[in-house]
Amino acid sequence: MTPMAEDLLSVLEPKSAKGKSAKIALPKGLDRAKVQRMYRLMVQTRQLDDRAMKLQRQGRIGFYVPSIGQEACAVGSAFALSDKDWCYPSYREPGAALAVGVSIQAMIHQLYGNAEDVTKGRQMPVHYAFRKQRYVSVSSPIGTQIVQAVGTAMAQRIRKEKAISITYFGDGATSSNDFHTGLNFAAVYKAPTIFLCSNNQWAISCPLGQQTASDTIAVKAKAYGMPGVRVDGNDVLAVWQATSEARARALAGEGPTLIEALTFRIGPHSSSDDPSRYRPNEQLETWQKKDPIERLKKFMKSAGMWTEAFEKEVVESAIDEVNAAVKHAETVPLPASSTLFTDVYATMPPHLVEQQERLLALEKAQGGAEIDKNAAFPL
Ligand SMILES: Cc1ncc(C[n+]2csc(CCOP(=O)(O)OP(=O)(O)O)c2C)c(N)n1
Ligand SMILES: [Mg+2]
Repeated sequence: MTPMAEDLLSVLEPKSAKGKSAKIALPKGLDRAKVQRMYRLMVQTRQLDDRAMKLQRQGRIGFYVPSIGQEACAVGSAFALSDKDWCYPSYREPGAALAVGVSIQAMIHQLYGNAEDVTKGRQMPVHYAFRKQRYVSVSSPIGTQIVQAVGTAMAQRIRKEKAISITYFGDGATSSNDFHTGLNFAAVYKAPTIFLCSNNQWAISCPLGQQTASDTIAVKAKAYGMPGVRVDGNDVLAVWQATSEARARALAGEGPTLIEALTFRIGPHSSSDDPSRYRPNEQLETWQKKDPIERLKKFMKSAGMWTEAFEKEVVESAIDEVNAAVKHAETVPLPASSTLFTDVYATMPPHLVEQQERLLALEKAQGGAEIDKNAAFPL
């Protein structure tokens, strides 16, 4: 299904009433420093993605999910949050983690699952969780996070907190039971939730036209009784604006919003995928021309917010930070085997105490943990 461009909320490509292009107006609440910050976050996200894919190809990490081309969806929306809001992401929002204040180092530790990884190597790479930033663990089963976010939003409503919950998911996730359950419940009870669907037009090899017969994803909001906003997902300023407005409505007690951010998955679904086997090249080429970083750069140049020196500093510092983080992560050992038994029970049950003792005795007898570093990652 080809979406109609006219339907999209856009800041970077405004249209006058007569359909001619108009002057770009910065949304209220944004200024030069904020725009430059969003640019930096998108560049950092891209550098992290680029390096992480290479690390996977070199066998240094097991798995990765790139978000190349979708940086504006994650950065623009998460940049509109406050530090009291809760984030329930999918695996394709590293930019949201950076925007809410997670460090590149913390994310790279998670990719390695080492002793400094806050999830202690217990999650698949990219399944980040950062308690301090209220960034709740990515779940592999599609749609899981949608109902979790609604539950948190209900708690926020009941406690009268000045905060909202946002959940991210893809076009494929709109076919999950949790999408229906979450949107219906949130609308009925006016839970302050933002449902941000990054419609990248593919769910692995399933194209959008086989995912839904609706004209758009945003139109589904009407049936649930909430606003549905369709936004140019490669326009970071428009995504910021749509999210800020949805957040203001939620805080005012007006309930949830479904935002459809129209974008495209430039890379493979994951490091285990080869999209050239199922996806037309022309579609890729069309969307490569709509790169969200390039589009923001063009605006910033015209508005006097971008110089060659700024670009150099932003790109080089992002590369340096990623390099330093990888270098450090590779010096950190894996989590101690004893941590396999912790964090579940306040008092460890006797059978686990016995298993832990046996494992540690075995390790001691063989002079350390036995790790097969050549074992292939199972995905
Ligand atoms: C319940 C469930 N079914 C199937 C899968 C396998 N799976 C992983 S990602 C994915 C596609 C999801 O597509 P979409 O929601 O559009 O998100 P995108 O990957 O495009 O960001 C599928 C089918 C899964 N993880 N969970
Ligand atoms: Mg998708």
